[in-house]
Amino acid sequence: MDNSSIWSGEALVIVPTYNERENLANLVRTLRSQRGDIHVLVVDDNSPDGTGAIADTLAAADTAVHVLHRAEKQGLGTAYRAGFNYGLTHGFQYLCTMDADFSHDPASLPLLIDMASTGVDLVVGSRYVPGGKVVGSTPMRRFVSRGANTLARVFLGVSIHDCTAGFRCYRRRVLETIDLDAIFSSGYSFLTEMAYYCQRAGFRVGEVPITFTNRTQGASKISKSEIYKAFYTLIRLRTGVLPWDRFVTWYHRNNSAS
Ligand SMILES: Nc1nc2c(ncn2[C@@H]2O[C@H](COP(=O)(O)OP(=O)(O)OP(=O)(O)O)[C@@H](O)[C@H]2O)c(=O)[nH]1
Ligand SMILES: [Mg+2]
Repeated sequence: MDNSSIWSGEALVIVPTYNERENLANLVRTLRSQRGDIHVLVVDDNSPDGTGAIADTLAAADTAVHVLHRAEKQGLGTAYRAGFNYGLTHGFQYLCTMDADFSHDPASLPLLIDMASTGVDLVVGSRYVPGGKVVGSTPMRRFVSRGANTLARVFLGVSIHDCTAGFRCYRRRVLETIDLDAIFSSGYSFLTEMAYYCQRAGFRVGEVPITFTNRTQGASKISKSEIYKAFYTLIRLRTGVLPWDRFVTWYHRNNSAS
């Protein structure tokens, strides 16, 4: 189904970047050639490899390409949050997120927005629904990813099969309703936390099967500590132990470097 005439010009895709020099220009070109005049917002954390300057060049050549520069690496979750605030301020109806490394196929993005335009509040590009696939990942990565999703379903009752996926489309009203500043996770766990809050707020969620292809260019930014943080996120969302959040915030402040 081609719904893009309904949402043309109303969708923004937020692409957080940290050292994605090899991928960014190609990704933006491919995104801009999709149907529906999808705008692109690059959120770059002062990448040492010069990704920010490439983003500026792309934005200078196309008024539908936008850039947010942040002074230092601040985590994937806070990059999404900055992008959502930008998208809301600039009047976009559909706010999407995807990785810069071609793990998420730009050609699938219009399909996510199509589903959102039928009234689904959060659409996830999912590896773990019939028709979804993972290509080129190590057995260990698959195990960790599957495990994180199973635990989220069991502990939190999240119905989404791929709640750690960063390939998403939110309808504007979701991001206007959920208190983004109250989301505690600054890194990858932000995704699980958002999925949980969306479902708890009663928003309609849906999944579109995607093929996830492991990156071929550039390096992964995910660290082992994200696995511990994922466990912590499950426990705190399940039990609502807010004093722990205060302790962790205090600890990070006093031991800086995230
Ligand atoms: N702005 C910003 N972007 C980030 C940060 N950390 C990761 N990213 C971007 O977030 C996206 C996902 O990061 P990846 O390194 O691909 O993580 P991943 O997909 O879990 O790991 P791989 O499968 O190994 O690629 C990429 O576009 C990164 O450039 C950050 O702290 N700030
Ligand atoms: Mg990746």
